[in-house]
Amino acid sequence: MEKKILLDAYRMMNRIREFENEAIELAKANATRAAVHTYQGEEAIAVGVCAHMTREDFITSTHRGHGHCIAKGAQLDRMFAELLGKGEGYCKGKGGSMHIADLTTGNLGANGIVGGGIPIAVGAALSMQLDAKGHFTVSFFGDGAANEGSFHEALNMASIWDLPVIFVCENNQYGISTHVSQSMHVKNIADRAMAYNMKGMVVDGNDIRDVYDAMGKAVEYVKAGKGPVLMEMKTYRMAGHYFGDNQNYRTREEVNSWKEKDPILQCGSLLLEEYGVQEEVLKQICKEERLAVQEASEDAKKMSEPKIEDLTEDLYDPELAPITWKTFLKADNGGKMR
Ligand SMILES: Cc1ncc(C[n+]2csc(CCOP(=O)(O)OP(=O)(O)O)c2C)c(N)n1
Ligand SMILES: [Mg+2]
Repeated sequence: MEKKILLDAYRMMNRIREFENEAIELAKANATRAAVHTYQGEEAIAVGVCAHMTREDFITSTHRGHGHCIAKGAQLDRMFAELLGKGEGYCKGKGGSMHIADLTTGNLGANGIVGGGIPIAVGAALSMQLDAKGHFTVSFFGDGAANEGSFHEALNMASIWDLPVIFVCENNQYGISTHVSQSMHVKNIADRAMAYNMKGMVVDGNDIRDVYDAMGKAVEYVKAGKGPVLMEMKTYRMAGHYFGDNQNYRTREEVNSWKEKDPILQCGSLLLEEYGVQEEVLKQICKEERLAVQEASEDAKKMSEPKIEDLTEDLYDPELAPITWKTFLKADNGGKMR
């Protein structure tokens, strides 16, 4: 991995970490409008994977999607605006943290439905195969999602049609409070690739170099038309399932042992020890990202609240939905919100 790419990855991982530190502060202040699930500890995955993608390549994301969204190039102020329920947010404040989509960067959207993004990615990959321009789709999802029917159906279809899709399973060991050892009986989730005659890969998701190199191979494979790949990224979520989780299902020792494998610390050590980068350079990157995040948060706070008249916009296609909320509210109490 070239020094420039690694330095950019270090910057991007810090951007994600700082964004979420600020998101937690906003949640503590009760300013966020919906649940906030942080990605802390998993940043190397989104960054190492998206480093190989252009805006014409698509991703589908999860309820833990800030990292995917930022690594794909989203604007931080519009993301904060979405968390704060502002009209200028990515989904005009109607989606919150779990539903940010940004088509300008090829992000087909976060998804509150566990496993919901996986078949969407297969559909997107089918369109790319038909377009034949060499683009591909990545679907991020968790270990919990790998036990959903949608995962198996999507992998099967992608496999029979050799679709250009890379399934990136973020195995952070838990589905809320359930440890993987209680929910599946395979050593590696990537072993499930075999059932679909698909290439499977096990990757250290806390090691940016490992993620970057493995993704490079997966992209080459998919672009050669050899069919889909299932990548399992072994990782750990360093914070609770969501902001407010008391985490009584795991021990402090376990969490601390993984904090020692923090992907950002590991990347920093790599740059210092193997790439000869000065500590000052790394400190400067962290500082710049912290300031950019603070600025974006302040800008978002000043953005306007959504208008009540827009409440029912973008929710239903009027052609398809004969009874909209507008008609319901009008009939019920003269169009006023209750
Ligand atoms: C279809 C569906 N089932 C259950 C839930 C409730 N739920 C939200 S997050 C979650 C855990 C998902 O675990 P995993 O896929 O490992 O992702 P992680 O939270 O660890 O990133 C569950 C069960 C949901 N949102 N959607
Ligand atoms: Mg999980």
